[in-house]
Amino acid sequence: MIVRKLQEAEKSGRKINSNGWDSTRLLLKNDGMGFSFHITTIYKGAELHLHYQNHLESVYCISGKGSIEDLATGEIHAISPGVMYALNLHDKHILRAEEEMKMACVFNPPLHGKEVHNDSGAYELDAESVSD
Ligand code: 9YT
Repeated sequence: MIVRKLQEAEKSGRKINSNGWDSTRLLLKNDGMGFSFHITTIYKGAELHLHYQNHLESVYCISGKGSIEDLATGEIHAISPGVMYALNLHDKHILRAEEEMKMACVFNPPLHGKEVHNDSGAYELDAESVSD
């Protein structure tokens, strides 16, 4: 069994800080679960242009307020606590935070640990690993 505490993971190499967001990666590829699981904070005012071409991602909003724009259809979906979205089609999208948002995120295949977005808004498949 694997048991980890967010507050402890935040003080370790599991917390990645990037442009407009940070992500504490509680489960990673080397845990052998077949997915990774992260708690992500999107900072107020952030506008992220994302396209996870190498991964499927599911996101659940714990707190805060924002929107996701589906660039294939032009649809804009409001995000608030309790909303989940899944990028089942590797959907190209824009994520906007009107207020700081806390999100629980699952990636398949699992991240190694150190991933940040490349120029096209994707994560590469061969990033550096972290454990603790
Ligand atoms: C919702 C989203 O994709 N935010 C960017 C960070 C990502 N969730 C991650 O690496 O945890």
